Formats: sequence, structure tokens, C-alpha cells
Amino acid sequence: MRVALITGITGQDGSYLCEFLLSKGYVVHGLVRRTSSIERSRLRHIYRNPEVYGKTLQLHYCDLEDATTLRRIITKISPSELYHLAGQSHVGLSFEIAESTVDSVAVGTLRLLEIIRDLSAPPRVFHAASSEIFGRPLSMPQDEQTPMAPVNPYGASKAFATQLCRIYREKYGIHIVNGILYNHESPRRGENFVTRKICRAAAAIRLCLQDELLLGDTSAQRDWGDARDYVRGMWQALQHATAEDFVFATGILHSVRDVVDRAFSEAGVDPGRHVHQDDRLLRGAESTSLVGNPAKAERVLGWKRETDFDGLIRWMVQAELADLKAR
Ligand code: G4F
Repeated sequence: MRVALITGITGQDGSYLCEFLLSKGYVVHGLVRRTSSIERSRLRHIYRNPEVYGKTLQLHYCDLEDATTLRRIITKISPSELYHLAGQSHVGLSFEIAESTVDSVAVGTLRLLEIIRDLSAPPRVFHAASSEIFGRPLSMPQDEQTPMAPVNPYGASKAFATQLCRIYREKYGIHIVNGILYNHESPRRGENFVTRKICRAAAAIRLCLQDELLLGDTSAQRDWGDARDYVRGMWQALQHATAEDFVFATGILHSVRDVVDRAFSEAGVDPGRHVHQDDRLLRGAESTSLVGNPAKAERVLGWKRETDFDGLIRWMVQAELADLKAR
């Protein structure tokens, strides 16, 4: 039986990956931060199922700062695959809490790799790298060869972790894959990320539960995909015979304004009366031109995304409407 360990299992990607691996017959272990118990909502439907929890799914308390506990859990479980998704992931927030961002994203990855390096039978490792490693790239679209040029503490931490994974792969022969993930969204996205914030506001305004939506730079553009497609890509990348890096992206840019227009149209609301700019939400040092070329993942792994931008926003708005109506 294949055994997988997921760091960051309570997050958007972790919860979808958990469901995906369980459906493939894996025994899944997940690390949960000691402080993140309320964030388990994304997994509630699984861990409340007595047929699953304690049998094919097990959660363990462990902070990435706690190397002793991390080592003990990894040694005891002896996973065949390890998906490293944990860490502070909000770009804007990384300016406010730079040190803890670097500690969880950069040094946390180093701690994990140091433990794995000592194992007699190391697992295959998937590291969730990010388009933020490219910052303000000189070329578009970016691929696996594009030089890193991060412009915020989060991107710099991910660049460190990504390069470290390459170094450990080469030096110690560990099977480590960097998945360079562009923005990927779902109804499980944290409410402080822009797509979720917009879709939830559109639904709440439609239901007369909210009147105003405040945003930062609505001209900012991103390459937005469906989180479920990216989680499938993580698994496909680890099944490949050789350890390599892969870009997972749609290859298409949309602006924040496009998200607003699509989401408000889906909710049947005129955005003009409700959406306003709040200068406090402007980042100053904004990443730009982040659009990925997924050709290698498509060619080598047979990865193919199933949802387009309109389908993604439709799904997210309808999920918010259903959720708010059920309250
Ligand atoms: O939704 P966002 O906060 O995502 P961002 O910064 O692109 O980062 C996400 O994707 C990365 C790539 O996969 C990940 F590495 C990272 O961990 C995270 O998952 O912002 C998207 C864009 C930005 O340009 C931001 O400036 O939306 C702009 N924006 C405009 N108004 C806003 C807002 N972002 C947020 N969060 N809130 C706003 O009100």
C-alpha cells in the first residue's frame, strides 16, 4: 500500500490532494499546525468519516519549526511520497511578517530536506514552488529555465526553497520535484486571496448581505487556474520516472478587473455601484507578467487542465451563493 505524507494538508491544495490520494488507494498522513485546528474545515467531511479517519487518513500535530517532531513522524510513517505544501503563502502579508514567512517557507523546507537526506529509504518529494520566484521576469511566458527574480519576501523564500530542492536532488540523489505553480483557485481558497474575496463579495451583495467590495490594484494580472487540476499535476509529477521541475499554469493572463466582471455577472450584480479601490490594499512592489508555459508538463506528464477561467469563476460564485444561502 502506498503511503503519502502531506505538509499543509489543511490548506486548499492539501485538502484536494488528500481526497485525490485517498481515491487512488493511498494511506494519507497529514501534518497539522498546532494552532490551525479551526482551519480543519476543509477536511471536516473526511476526518468525520469513521471509515476513513484513523484507517486510511491520519493527522499529526507538527509545526515545521519543530525538527524533532518532524523527524519522528517521518521516520515512523516512512512515506513513499511526501508532498511539501506548508508555509505562509500570502504575498502581501509576507511584507508584514517577513521573518516568519522566511522561517516557514525557506528554513522549513531546509529542515525537511535535512531530515530526508538522512533516511535510508527517502520518499519521493514534491515541493510546491511558486510563480512568485519569477517576480518581474524579463520573458513571457515563463518556463522551467526562466531565471528567478523575486520581488517580495514570500517569492524570495520560495526561490531559496526551490533552488535548495535542486541542490539536494543533485548532491544527494534524492527524488525531488519542484512544481512551479501559478495561481490556482477554488471555493476552498482563503478569503484574503483576491478571487475568493471577489466571488464571495459578489454572492453576498447579490443576497443583500454586503454592500461594498474594497480592492487594491484591479489592473494587476495573473494566470489563474483550478486548484484541482494543479493537485492532479502534483501527483503526476511524482509518478514520472525522473525527478525534474515542471511549470503548472494555464498560459493565459486575466486582470483582477476581469475576475470582478465575470463574478458579478455570474451573481447578476452591477459591479459599478459596489466595487471601490482602497489604496491600503496596493502592494507597491507588485509582481508582473507572471504567465506560465505548461508545455513541458503537458508533453512529459500528459497533464491537461480541465477548467477554463469562466468555468472557474462560475464554480466559485455558485459555491458562495450556496454557502451563504445555507447559513
Ligand atoms: O490573490 P492574490 O493575493 O494572489 P498572489 O499574490 O498572486 O499569490 C498567490 O499566488 C501565488 C502564485 O501561485 C502563490 F505563490 C501565492 O502563495 C498565492 O497563492 O493576489 C492576486 C493579485 C495581486 O496582483 C494583488 O495585488 O490581485 C491583486 N489584488 C488586488 N486587490 C488583490 C487585491 N489581492 C488581494 N489578496 N486582495 C485584494 O484586495
